[in-house]
Amino acid sequence: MKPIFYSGILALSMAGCGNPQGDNSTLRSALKDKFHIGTALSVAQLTGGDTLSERVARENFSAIVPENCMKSMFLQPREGEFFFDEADKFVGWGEANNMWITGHCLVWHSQAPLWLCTDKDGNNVSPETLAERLKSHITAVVTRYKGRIKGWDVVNEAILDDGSWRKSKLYEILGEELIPLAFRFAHEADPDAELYYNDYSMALEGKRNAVVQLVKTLKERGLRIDAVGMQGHIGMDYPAVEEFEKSLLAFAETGVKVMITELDLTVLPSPRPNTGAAVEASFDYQKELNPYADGLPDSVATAWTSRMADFFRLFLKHQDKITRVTLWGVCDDDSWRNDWPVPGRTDYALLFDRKGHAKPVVDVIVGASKP
Ligand code: 9MR
Repeated sequence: MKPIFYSGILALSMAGCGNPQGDNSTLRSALKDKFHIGTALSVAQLTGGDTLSERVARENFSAIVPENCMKSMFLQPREGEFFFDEADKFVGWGEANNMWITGHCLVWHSQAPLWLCTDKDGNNVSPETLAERLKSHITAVVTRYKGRIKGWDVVNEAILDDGSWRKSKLYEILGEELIPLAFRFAHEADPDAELYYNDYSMALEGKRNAVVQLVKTLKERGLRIDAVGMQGHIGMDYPAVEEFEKSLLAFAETGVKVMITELDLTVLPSPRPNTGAAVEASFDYQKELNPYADGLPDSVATAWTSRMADFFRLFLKHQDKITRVTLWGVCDDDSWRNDWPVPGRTDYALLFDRKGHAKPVVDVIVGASKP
């Protein structure tokens, strides 16, 4: 019995069938001895609002990360008031489906609750208070899932494209100590959990050098860091595969593993030169910026397949350095790319289409993964 993995008539006829373990034609089984193949899961998939993507995730992936429900503004919207319902469902789903579970993310300047950095009058808190608040947040979250969540994106996006520190409120108050502190608190809460630094635009030289330096500094200070997460929000003309590879090798050279943590490939035109994934970027909708609302022309789909395949070939080439490749969503309509940086567009960024069918690139990846 074939799973829904193949596109076309067979996939349609088999929709809903299980994915037999040990069948080397599936994404998960083909990559099983190479690296985890993961996906981000949304709340809709965990709560029954999107059963199609839930099924595709269950049948085709071996690792999961929460797209949103573990961000600090959702977990601790008010100081001391935790909301774990969705995160509990996420972890429970992962365990029930035998997934490698990553937590995302303990410290991020974005999606952090307002109270975290300010006092009741709206002024910045002292470094001691912020450190205490971060410790209490990280300890509560990591302890709750101790032994169940295998690795954490401890700090997300703290470095700008030119390699300088992001001047967030967190940085304004704690300076560079922010990162070592977060890694220390996470390690103290679960000494067995893997710990990662995660960022976008990692192929840029400035960011590459700064992240290498960060890993070295953490290691010199005796802090645990297991991997660097290269987000992988890529486009048809950025970054160059060679530049991505340079960063991958530079990170691995420091002695940590590399994870591709948030892979998606947009086909849409960008309203500005685009190399990043800064969530705050936003542009008004214009019809010309949404050229494929009625479907993707074959020529564009073929170019997309070829580029995605190039990246997977790179990952397979460096499988000794890579422990996980995670797509940022399951099916095309799940993708944040449909709404960023222009809302209401139709993008085709993921491995499964809007009907839950595997795209042709999946066959290419399976083929490339065979000895
Ligand atoms: O995909 C996520 C989207 O649904 C959220 O609105 C957004 C803000 O929380 O975050 C998106 O995920 C981001 C991830 O957490 C960190 N790297 C960039 C991702 C895309 O913006």
